[in-house]
Amino acid sequence: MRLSRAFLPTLKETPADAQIASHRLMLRAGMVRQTSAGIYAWLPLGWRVLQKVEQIVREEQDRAGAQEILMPTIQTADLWRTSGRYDAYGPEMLRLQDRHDREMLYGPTNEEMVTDIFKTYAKSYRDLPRNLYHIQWKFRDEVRPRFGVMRGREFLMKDAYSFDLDYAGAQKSYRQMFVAYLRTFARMGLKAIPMQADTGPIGGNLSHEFLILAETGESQVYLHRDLLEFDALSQPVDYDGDLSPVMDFWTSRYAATDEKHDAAAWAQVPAERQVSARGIEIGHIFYFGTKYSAAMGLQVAGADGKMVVPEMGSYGIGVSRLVGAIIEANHDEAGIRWPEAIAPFKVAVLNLKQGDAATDALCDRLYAAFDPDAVYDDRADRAGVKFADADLMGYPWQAIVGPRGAAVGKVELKRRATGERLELSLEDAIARIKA
Ligand code: P5A
Repeated sequence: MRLSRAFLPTLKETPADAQIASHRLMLRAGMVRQTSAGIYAWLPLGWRVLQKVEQIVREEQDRAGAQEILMPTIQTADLWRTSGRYDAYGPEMLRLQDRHDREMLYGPTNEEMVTDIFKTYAKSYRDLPRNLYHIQWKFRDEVRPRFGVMRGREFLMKDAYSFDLDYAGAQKSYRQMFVAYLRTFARMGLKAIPMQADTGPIGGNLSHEFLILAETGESQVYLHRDLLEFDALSQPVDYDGDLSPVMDFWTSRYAATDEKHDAAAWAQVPAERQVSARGIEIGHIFYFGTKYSAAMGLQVAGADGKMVVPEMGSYGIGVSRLVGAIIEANHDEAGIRWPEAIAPFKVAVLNLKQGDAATDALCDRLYAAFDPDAVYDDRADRAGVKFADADLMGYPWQAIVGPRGAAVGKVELKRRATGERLELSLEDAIARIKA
């Protein structure tokens, strides 16, 4: 992407109403534009990141055996009356009417709809277990939308729904998602900690919230330090095997949000291993048994011919919230520091003297080596502007070329995460970035 032709706008002024770093940086770096309270348009830079986050979520859901579908955003009130949640959900639900005065709503979640769809096809025990997910926009008319995409009204969620024949099967599905979540967040460079949680309007009696620690988090959390030291990608996982040992590691050490905090259990954690901090909820998983399957009339024939009501769980990830959360965990005074896995572009090529033949030639070759994963700052701007913008937008690598270096075939590489600088030949610079 050549910056001279790109729509990658930045803001000079820090927007006054943005209270936390990620919100300020997303606005300043031109990632999103608020169109009304809690509703955002995603601009090219933000959209690229959102898609990268989405793709990691998708790959790990697929790996764990879930299958992707796409359900609509608009649902009928009748569907929700069947489960009894139409009235229970309250003012957070955006209610609409079509031209025939039929009551509709913009989906805040999809338990009812997926159960209704599954019911049409699942007839016997051979149709189970199954896990269906989609990545779709949701609407919740939050009382206090804030912190940008972190607590929006319209937001992108990955929601998966599992169907099992019995309790043991449902626990296995729950563990598969639990492990998939650990891997998903670790791939984004995040240390996500599963914690016992309340189930709220989704219901059920088993649930974990996944949180990352951040000073600006909305939740107060308490956890055992061991959990922060575990590397979720260190072991291969076999989703068909026994996942209990992995889950036991996490559930045998204390971790809870404020609502579930138990002072007596907390006192058992050695003082030097206690971590009390703020956290951002990026995922939430639920086991709720037959709550929706029973209400929606889902039944399948068991192996013995008797009818069985499947056991269900649902599993959410805040995909758009993650973009804010990742920035909260990866920024400094100058701007964003993207982890490579979700960076909008891997490299920014900074041309410090547009029109100088040797400089232009070297930049062209660098750009060609990384396009389409590179931005080329070929604007007629001062070097200072280019440095500041590249730091703000947070590309993992900056390849800086000026006339002095170009004359001797040298490129200056800057690593955004550490500030480390290297002077290398073109070939070595390309190899270093690719390594
Ligand atoms: C699980 C999947 C559910 O809705 N039903 C389907 C279950 N869970 S949840 O905890 O309510 O939401 C799942 C995740 O969505 C993100 N999230 C939000 N992100 C941005 N703005 C919001 N207003 C918002 N509300 C929820 C969170 O990451 C949450 O964990």
